[in-house]
Amino acid sequence: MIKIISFKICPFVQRVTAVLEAKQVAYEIEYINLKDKPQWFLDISPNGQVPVMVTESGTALFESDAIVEYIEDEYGPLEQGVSNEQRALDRAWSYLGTKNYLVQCGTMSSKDKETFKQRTEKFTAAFTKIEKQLSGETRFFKSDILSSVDIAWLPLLHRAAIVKKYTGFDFLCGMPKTQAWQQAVLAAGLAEKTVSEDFEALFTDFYLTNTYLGLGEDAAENAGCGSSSCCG
Ligand SMILES: N[C@@H](CCC(=O)N[C@@H](CS)C(=O)NCC(=O)O)C(=O)O
Repeated sequence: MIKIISFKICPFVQRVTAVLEAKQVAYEIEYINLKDKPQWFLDISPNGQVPVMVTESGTALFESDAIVEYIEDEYGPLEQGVSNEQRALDRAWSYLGTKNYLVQCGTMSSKDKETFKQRTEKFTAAFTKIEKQLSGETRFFKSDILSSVDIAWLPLLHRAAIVKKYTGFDFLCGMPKTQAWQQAVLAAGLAEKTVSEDFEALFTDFYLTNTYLGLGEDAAENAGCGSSSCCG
């Protein structure tokens, strides 16, 4: 069986497990401590990072983009009949999401208001592009069928929802189409399946404890979120 080497709150791993869950490909998962990487992991991971995916034949694949492409090559794409042009566009929108994973992590880790504001501005610029792109007429990014773009953005949308639940702060403030998309992606039920049971506790402990965001001070500022003028 496929094995995924994981760290519990890594968004790059979550994207990979989301593709496997969406494709209903069975896999097992092994968690490691990134602060104390085991030698067997360093031996198979050229970049020393998770995710690593060990294939059925024992090959260790690394870099989440390459792993996702392998899953599609090996087990078939999520959607059939996508043209080469559309696939290029889907990949481009996916990359826009994945290159913001660390931006979101950095934003959530901010220790003071000024840093948090600056990083939030940079991070939410990606969602502004999404808001412009979404038609508002379909459940998911392109249509009513879940696509690779939805999956690439799932970790960002999932984390934003947890932040909102615990602090009241909404990264998607003033973006009604993106908020609706977030609800639809989360309602698809993949989010919980793609993380460990203790994910929310670990996530809040890591990002909402001893951080500016964890203080909940900005919640009041965007409490009326949903209207397009709330963020000022
Ligand atoms: N470009 C890599 C990024 C993966 C990544 O940043 N993983 C983090 C955890 S979320 C990691 O393993 N960090 C440990 C390290 O860099 O030493 C990918 O797409 O797979």
